[in-house]
Amino acid sequence: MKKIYFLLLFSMPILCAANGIKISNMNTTYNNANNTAILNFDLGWENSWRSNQSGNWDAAWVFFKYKDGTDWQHLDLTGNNITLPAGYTATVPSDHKGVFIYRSSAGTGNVNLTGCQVGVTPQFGSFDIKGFALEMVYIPQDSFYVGDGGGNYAYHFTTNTPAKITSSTISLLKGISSNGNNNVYDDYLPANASYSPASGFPTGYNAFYIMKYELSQSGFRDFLNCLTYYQQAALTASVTGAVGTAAFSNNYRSYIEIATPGISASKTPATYGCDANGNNTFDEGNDGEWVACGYLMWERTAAYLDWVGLRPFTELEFEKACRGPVVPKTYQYVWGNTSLLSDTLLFAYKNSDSESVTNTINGGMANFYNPNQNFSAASAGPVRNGIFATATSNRNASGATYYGVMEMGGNLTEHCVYTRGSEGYSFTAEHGDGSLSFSGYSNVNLWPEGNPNIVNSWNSMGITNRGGCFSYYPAAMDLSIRISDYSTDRTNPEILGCRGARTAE
Ligand SMILES: [Ca+2]
Ligand SMILES: [Ca+2]
Ligand SMILES: [Ca+2]
Ligand SMILES: [Ca+2]
Repeated sequence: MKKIYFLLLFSMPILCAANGIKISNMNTTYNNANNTAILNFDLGWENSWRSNQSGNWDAAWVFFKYKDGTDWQHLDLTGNNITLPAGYTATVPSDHKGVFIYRSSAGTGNVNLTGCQVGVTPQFGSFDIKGFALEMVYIPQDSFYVGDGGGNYAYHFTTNTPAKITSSTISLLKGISSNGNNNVYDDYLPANASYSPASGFPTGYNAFYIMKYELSQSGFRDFLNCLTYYQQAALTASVTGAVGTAAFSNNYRSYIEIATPGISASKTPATYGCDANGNNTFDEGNDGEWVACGYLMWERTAAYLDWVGLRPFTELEFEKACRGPVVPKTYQYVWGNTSLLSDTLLFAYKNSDSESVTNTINGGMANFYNPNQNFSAASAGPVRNGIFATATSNRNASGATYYGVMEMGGNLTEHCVYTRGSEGYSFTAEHGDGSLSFSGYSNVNLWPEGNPNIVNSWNSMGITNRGGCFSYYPAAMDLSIRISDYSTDRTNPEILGCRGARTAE
C-alpha cells in the first residue's frame, strides 16, 4: 500500500500586502495514523483592534498554496485542528479556502501570535508550501444609508434624500413612486425601471469582510511569482524581458520588474521583484514594495481576487464600509466629514516600510490631486498602504472610514460591482476558488467578465470605480459620487487599484 507523505521541504514565509502583516516560522506536522496535516506558523500585524462600540474588528485572511510539479495550487483547510494563542479566535468559511484569525474580545495594538495551527487537506507527495496573509476589516450586519444628497448620480430615495437599506433584499428603481426602505433610486437605470438584484447580490446589509488596505506591490508580486508562464503573460506587460523590465510600467511609482526573465521556449515563468531605488537588486528595504499597486485593471484585479479566495464588493457595500450606519452628511468624504487636507504631501522615508508624511494635520488626510497646490509630489503616484495611520490617529488624521478601512478615499480607485445594469446586479457574491483559467483570467460564476478578449465594452460589463485617486480632484472622493466611466478610467490604468471582500459566515 502506498504510503502517504505530507512533507514540507522548503517553506517560504511571505510578506504579503504589507502594512506589516507577515507569516513566519511555518512548518508542517503530519500524523500518518489519522491522516491529518497541520500547518504551524507565527502571525503578526499592526494597528489591530476589536471594538464593542462599532461591533467590528480587523482580521488576518490566511491561506496557503503548494507547488504540485511546476504549478502552485490552492491548499484547502479542513476546518479542524485549529489552535491559537489565548485572546484570538478563527473562522474557516464553508468553502475552506482560508481562515480568518482575529481578536476574541475588545482590544487594540499590534498582534504577534506564535504557535498558530490549522488543519489542511493532506496531499500525496512532498511539496513546497507558501503561506499568505491579508489584513481585513469586519463590517457587521446593520442598516445603513446610500447617497448623501450630493454628488453626481448619487443614490437617493426622494430627490436629494438618502435611501435606507434595512435588508438583504432591495429594489433598484428609477422614476417610479415607491415609498419605504430598501427602495434605492439609481439614475443610471432606464426611465421607469424597477429591478430586483439577484438572490445573493450583496446589498451591504449582511456582514462582510473587506481588505483593510489597497493591495500592495509586494502582494501582487507574490501572486505573479506563483503563476504559470501563460498566466503571467496575460497579466503583465512582459515575461521574457531582460532583468529590470517593468511588469506594468516605469511610471507613477510602479516598481514591479522582471528579476529573472521567463523563457519562451520552455514556457518557464519569470520571477518578479520590486526595485524602487533602480539598482536592479530586488526587494531591498527601500524598493517600494509597501506602496499600493496601481495598473491593476479589472482583469488583473479579478484574477488576484479569484486566486486569493475573495470577491469584489458592490457600490452599496463600498458606501456601507465607508459611512457605517450613521445618517449621511452632504458631500462627506470617507472619513465622515467635508474637511480636507490643504497642504502638499511632504514625504519621509520614501519607498521604505516606514514611508510617511510630515504634514501637520489640518483636515482629512488623503492622497489626491489638489489644483491649488504644487502637487508634483502627491500626484506622482500612490503611497504606502496605511501611510496616514498611527496607533492613536483619529479618522481625519488617518483618512479611515467609519469601520477603519484605509485609503477608500484617494490613492487608488476602488473597483466595485455596479447596480446600473444586469451585468452588475446579477452578481451573486460567489467567492474565488483559488485558481485561474489556463490563460490567466478569473473564472467565477456571474462575476463581471475578467477576460479582456471577451469584453466588448468595459462600460457595460458590471464594474465601476469609486473613491477618487492620487490624480483626481477632491470631488471624486465624495463618498456618494458615481461618475466613473470605466472605459475612460482604463486609459489611465495607473489609478486602478485592487481591493476585495468576502461574505462573513
Ligand atoms: Ca533595488
Ligand atoms: Ca530596475
Ligand atoms: Ca482608494
Ligand atoms: Ca477560479
